[in-house]
Amino acid sequence: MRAPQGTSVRPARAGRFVATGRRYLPVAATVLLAGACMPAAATEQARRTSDLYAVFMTVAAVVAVIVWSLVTWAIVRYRKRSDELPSQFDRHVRLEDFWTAVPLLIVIGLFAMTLSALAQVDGRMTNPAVRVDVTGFRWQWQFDYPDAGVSVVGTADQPAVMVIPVGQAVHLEITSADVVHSFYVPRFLFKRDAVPGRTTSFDLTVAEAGDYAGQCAEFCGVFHDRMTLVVRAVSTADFDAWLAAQKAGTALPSGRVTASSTGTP
Ligand SMILES: [Cu+2]
Repeated sequence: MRAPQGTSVRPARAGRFVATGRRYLPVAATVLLAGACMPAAATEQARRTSDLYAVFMTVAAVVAVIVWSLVTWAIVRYRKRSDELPSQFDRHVRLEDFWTAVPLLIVIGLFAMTLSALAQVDGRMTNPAVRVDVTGFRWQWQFDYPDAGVSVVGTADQPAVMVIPVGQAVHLEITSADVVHSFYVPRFLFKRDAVPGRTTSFDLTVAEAGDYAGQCAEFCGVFHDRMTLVVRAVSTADFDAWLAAQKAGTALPSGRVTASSTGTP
């Protein structure tokens, strides 16, 4: 539609543009901040993931600033001044080579770093101190310590606690008794599906003592939300005391320790 004689549509459009920008800026900022946040890494493997994430975010931020700056400059510098079309055939071969080669090199570099991180996160530790067999079932978790003959079974009221020694390599083997579940501890920055009829494994070393909350991350049915768990990293002495309490029957089947038993926080 043509603007009436003597008036311009540009101020109105600019006003709408600014108003839209003001409306969506907080949303965009929230999304960017949420994307930049992740739980603090609690395992040595998670620290590797966290470092890689930081590299990705930094590269993405630099690329975003360069692209947004260039686009803004192009919009302002070459905004429409008349109905005459600009030349459609001009090109700059070196510039085109440059902006093809640089993103390609960035992608290759990030891919190589990802492969390296993956090898470390998924790698096997030599002589893990403890082995835990993890079995997901509707609607809780079972943790077996085959070397010690100890078994922990969670219930809806008492989610299972996996007690492990801090600072030592732990080998986990995961499967499911019924449907697909997923073992997920946010602070470990790691998730592994528990698939019936199949056993997969991974190693981890928790760097700091403490309780780390986990949750089944695969929607496995109506009481999926009850499939919480706790990984409790304790000193080697406390771990040994906990194992002894389990064997003596003074600890609860969920892995929690009764007041009469000793050792575990
Ligand atoms: Cu589940």
